[in-house]
Amino acid sequence: MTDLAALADRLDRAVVSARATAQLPADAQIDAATAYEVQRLGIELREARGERVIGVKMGLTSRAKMAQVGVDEVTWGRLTDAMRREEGGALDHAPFIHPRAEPEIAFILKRGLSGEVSLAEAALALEAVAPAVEIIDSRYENFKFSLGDVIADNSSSAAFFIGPASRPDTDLANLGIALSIDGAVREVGSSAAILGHPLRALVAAARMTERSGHALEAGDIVLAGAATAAVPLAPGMQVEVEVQSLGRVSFHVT
Ligand code: 0L1
Ligand code: MG
Repeated sequence: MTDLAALADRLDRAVVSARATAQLPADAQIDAATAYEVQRLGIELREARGERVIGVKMGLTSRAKMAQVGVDEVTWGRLTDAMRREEGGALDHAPFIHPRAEPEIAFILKRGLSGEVSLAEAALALEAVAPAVEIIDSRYENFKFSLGDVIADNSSSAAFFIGPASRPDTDLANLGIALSIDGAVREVGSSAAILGHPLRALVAAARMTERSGHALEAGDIVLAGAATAAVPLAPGMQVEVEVQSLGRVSFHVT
């Protein structure tokens, strides 16, 4: 039987040391519910270092992302205050193993959401929406993992940037999204690639987090998931994401 605390500790050491760790062997794979428990234990280790949970990220909410990593299910992870970076600022490459950037849409909540909620209820819980970039950095060697592996690894979440806030009633249905490196467009997509509509990711966040005993609260940030594949980062890159109607978010890698 897998020792869940030991697995959480091993993944946390990979985060802190920026050194990749091995996947769980095939005969020790864990199911999703167990993996979310490992994720929770890993976040407890971060909290013990003074980090605070400020929201959640939804992962694998688009076909492009599922195809990129070979996993076929939506996942979620926790965002902490230490993972947030200043929009327009620098991202130091050194604390990461093999970071990638992906364009996202962020929701900022004005009230809590938990369990089964409708699209209308999710929309009414919004304080604002914003363009965002998530930095993912699988703690596993070669960015290779099973569903249980990646959930235990906080759905690969490593850092994030949030751009300017827009009104909560901004139409998010089919917005063009582009990720550029050094001024050249590398990935393009549509917000419709995120579960058909990004608000569905918020509905899924309320439902899925509740199953693990986690509630979304007023003030929380929810990343809806990427509309395109993720792009590997290297020092020196200037990264910009533009989301139609929402604006831009950028940073440079040092
Ligand atoms: O945010 C995401 O869609 C990533 C979830 C984990 C899979 C990956 O590392 O790409
Ligand atoms: Mg993501």
